[in-house]
Amino acid sequence: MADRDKATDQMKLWKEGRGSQRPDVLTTGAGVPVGDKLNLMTAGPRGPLLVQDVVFTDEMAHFDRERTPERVVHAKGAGAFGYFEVTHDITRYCKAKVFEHVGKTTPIAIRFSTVAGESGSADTVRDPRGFAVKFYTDEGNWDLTGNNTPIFFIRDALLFPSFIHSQKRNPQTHLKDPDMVWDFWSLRPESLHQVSFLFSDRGIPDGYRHMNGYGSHTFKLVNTPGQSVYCKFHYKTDQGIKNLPVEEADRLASTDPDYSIRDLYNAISNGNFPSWTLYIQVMTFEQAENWQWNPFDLTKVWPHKDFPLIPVGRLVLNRNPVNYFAEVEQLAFDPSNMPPGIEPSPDKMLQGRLFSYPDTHRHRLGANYLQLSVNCPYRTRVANYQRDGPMCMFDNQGGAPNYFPNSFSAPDTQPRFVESKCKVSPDVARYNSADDDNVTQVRTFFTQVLNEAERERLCQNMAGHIKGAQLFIQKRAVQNLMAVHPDYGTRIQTLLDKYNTEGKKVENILIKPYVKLKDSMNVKGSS
Ligand code: HDE
Repeated sequence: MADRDKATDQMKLWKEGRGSQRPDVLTTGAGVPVGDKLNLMTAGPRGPLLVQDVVFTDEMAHFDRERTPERVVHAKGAGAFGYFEVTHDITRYCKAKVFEHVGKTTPIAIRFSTVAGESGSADTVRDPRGFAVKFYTDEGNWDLTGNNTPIFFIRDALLFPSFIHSQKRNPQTHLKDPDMVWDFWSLRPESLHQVSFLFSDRGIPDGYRHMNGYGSHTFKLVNTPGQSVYCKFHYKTDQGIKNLPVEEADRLASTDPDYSIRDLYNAISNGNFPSWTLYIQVMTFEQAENWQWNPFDLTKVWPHKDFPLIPVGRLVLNRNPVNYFAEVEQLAFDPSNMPPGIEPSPDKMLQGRLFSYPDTHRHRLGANYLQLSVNCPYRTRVANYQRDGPMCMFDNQGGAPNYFPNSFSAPDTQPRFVESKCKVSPDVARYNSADDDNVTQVRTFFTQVLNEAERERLCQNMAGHIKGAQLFIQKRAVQNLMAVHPDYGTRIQTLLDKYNTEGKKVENILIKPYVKLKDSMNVKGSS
């Protein structure tokens, strides 16, 4: 027999364990015992079928409703459970109970994902990876719903639906469409930082265990005396960064499209528990006022040399889901779930997300999605004035008053949980942020973060994708890259010239740098 891993042997292992404790009698959904589930009840051996065959109607009607809509993005993913442990004290910055004292542990749920593909798509595609963590804290759930990149393609939430449309399928052909992808990216050069990251080696991580995670946005931390700082969250993988070479990723996409799910499941089943170290970066309000960039711009990093990483704790994953649908498909993350001590910054993308996630969950899972066991804040007790709705579970808060204020002793507000104050005085308007320095940090990434071999692969990967777009779009994309660095633009143009004249894939054209990188530009900072 071929090698069988824990994931492949799930049915066998289940039978040997929990399966032996299952009830013997098969029932309908209503618990009524069933005598025959192999043969329809028909008038005569050749039919027709009787409506009174409730064994059939019960089974079929449920089957007809088995799918919830897949996530509009991040549809394909893997989930796991574990804990977060505080290893360093950050109470001087944050009063959230999850950081209360060194040694404190909090249960977590995690979901990793790809972004643009459907729920049956391949795991090893070039795409950002979702890195969403739900902390079940003593003061309600905290969902840090991040990616494996510290930055994002856009900085204004109003662009998100169009951005995603351009990455998904063409409305007529139902195909991925390089014209759409590069038209959008080249019209919005703020995407260049993330696009450069995407076409670098880190664009195809080797499974989910060998990548970092980032809260990406700027958040606000508030301490017990009420002082605030801005903050970013980073999870560094303890397994080490590993990426897949393009050829290997392509091979796996056809031979094992569920590679990342399998890898995570088997690692945890074998007791090889993956872990990440959590760090924060901190920026004072004064630093934020004076920083050369908008600290709430999601297309930019906070350089580590200016804002060093401060260790906080460790995430460990030690349990696989027992039921994928109940625990992962229905797992609902929401950036607006923040316990006291953690608050949003003015980041326009984060602000847009605060609305979108609970909205999508009400559509996908229903108004009472927070009562599902994987979403419910089980480390605390929900006490509010919300009642009823479809699929209302539990006791619906019994006979307690369902209006506020009331005179009959029910949950009341506590001033100590009021959010921190912040000053906002500018005019309300639609501010155009399109040209908010789209190049400096990309230049740093190209010239200083990557080495020559990595730069070369980035250019090969990117040109191999732009070549699918129309010439006028290619031209605009190259112009944007030229503005980052002439070497970047020229390399891509050279590769495109070859593709366009030869009309076929060009393997391994060695491109020499056209200008001496360090001498040619005044490069500052690091990402
Ligand atoms: Fe998401 N995103 N997103 N996103 N996102 C969703 O929520 C959205 C953004 C991220 O494993 C959706 O439940 C808007 C940034 C992850 O279940 C949806 C904007 C980052 C996941 C949604 C963004 C993310 C999602 C789809 C811009 C990284 C998967 C289904 C304003 C920092 C979570 C769902 C999981 C999922 C909206 C941008 C990460 C539609 C409007 C930036 C990891 O609500």
